[in-house]
Amino acid sequence: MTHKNLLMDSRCVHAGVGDDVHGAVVPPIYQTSTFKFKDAQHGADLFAGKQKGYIYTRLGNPTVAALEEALASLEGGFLGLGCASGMAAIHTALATFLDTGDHVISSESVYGPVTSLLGGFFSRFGIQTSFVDSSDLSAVRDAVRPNTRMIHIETPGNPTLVVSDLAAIAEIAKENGAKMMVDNTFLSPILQRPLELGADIVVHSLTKFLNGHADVVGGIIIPKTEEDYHRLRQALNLAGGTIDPFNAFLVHRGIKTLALRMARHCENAQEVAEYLEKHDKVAWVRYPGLPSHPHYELSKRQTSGHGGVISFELKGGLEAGRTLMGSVHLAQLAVSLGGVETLIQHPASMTHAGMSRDLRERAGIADGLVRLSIGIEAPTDIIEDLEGGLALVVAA
Ligand code: LCS
Repeated sequence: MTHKNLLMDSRCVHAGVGDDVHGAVVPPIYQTSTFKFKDAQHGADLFAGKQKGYIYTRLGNPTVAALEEALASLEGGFLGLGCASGMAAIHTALATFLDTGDHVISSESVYGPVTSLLGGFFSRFGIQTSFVDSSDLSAVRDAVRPNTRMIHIETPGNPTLVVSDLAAIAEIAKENGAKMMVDNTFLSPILQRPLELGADIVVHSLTKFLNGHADVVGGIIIPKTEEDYHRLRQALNLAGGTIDPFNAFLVHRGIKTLALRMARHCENAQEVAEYLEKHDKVAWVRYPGLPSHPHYELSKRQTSGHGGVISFELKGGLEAGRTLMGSVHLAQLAVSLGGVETLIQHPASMTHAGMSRDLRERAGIADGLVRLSIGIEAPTDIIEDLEGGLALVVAA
C-alpha cells in the first residue's frame, strides 16, 4: 500500500520516506552539506540531470526530501520545496512567477510582513499589489487588471480570521490567467486543502502548526503541477533560502502528531471562544467556529475544523488588553502561533506593527485586538488562566 491510499491521520504518520538505505523507521538526519560522487562521470551526470541523486544540500537533501514528500502527500501537490522560513517560501514563490510590470491581488488581512514584502520590497521592482477584502468576491473581481498574474490569499486571515471562498477565488484566477497562491498556515492540510479547491500553490510557515512545538523556523511551497515545481526549484536553488536537514527532521517529526494536535487545538479554541463570547468584559470575539462569525457557514463548508487562533477585544480596549496580557500565566506573551502551548499577543504593536495604520484599519486590526493561539493544554486550565487575568481588567 502506498501512502497515497491512506486516510489523512495515517498519512501524517507514514508519508515521506526520503532515502531509506538501512531500513530506518524514521528518515535519518543527513547532516551533511555535500555528497560524494562515485567518479567524475557520476558527478557530471548528476549535474546534467542524467542520473538521480544528491549533490549539495542547498540543491537537495534526503531528510529535506522526506519532509517535502510528506507535505506534498498531505496537501495533494506534486512535490514540496522546503524553505528556511514561511517568509522565504512566500518570497520565493512570488519571485518565481512575477516580472516587472505585473500586478498581484492579496488579502488585506495577512501576516503583517507579507504586506511589506509585497507593498514595499516587490514594488521596488515595478510589481504592484492591490490589498483587498478577499472575503468579498466582488472586491477580488474588481481588483483584477489585465496584468494581474497572482492572487495571494490567506484564510483564515492573520489576525482577523476573515475567511475567503477559495473555490470561487480560484475561478476568478483561472478566468484571468493568474496563479492562485494560498497560505494554509492557520489550518494545515488536516483542516483545509486549497489545491483540491482549485489553488495552484500552497505555502506554509512550518514554524506554526506543522512543526507544532515552537522550536523551528521553516517554510514550504507546494505546487500542484510538475511544471510549476521545476520553476520554483530553480528559483529556490538560486535564491538559496532552503531549510536545513535538522529543522526538516524536526518538522517531519511534528507532522506525525498533526491530526491529533489539530483536533485538540480546534476543540480547545471552540471552548475558549465560547467562554470569551459570554464574558461581560469582552466586546467581541472572532473565531470561525462561532455562529456569530460572519463567515461561519463558509468556514464549515470549506474546512473540516476552524483552527486554533482566536481574536477578541475587551471593553476597555487596548488598556484592558494590556492588563490581560500582563496578568495571564499559562498563556505566554509571545508572537508566533500553532505550538502546543497557548500564546497571547497584541497584533497592532507586534506582528502587524509594520503595516500602515490605514491598511491595518481597513483590514479590521483594531488597536485593542488581542490574539490568542490556543494550545493543547487542558481547556479548563486555559480558561482559568484567562478568568484570573480578566478579573483584573477594568472594563470601560
Ligand atoms: N504566513 C503566516 C500566515 C504567518 O502567520 C507567518 C508568521 C508567516 C507566513 C511567516 O512565517 P515565518 O517566516 O515566521 O516562518 N506569523 C507569525 C505570527 O503571527 N507571529 O509571529 C510570526
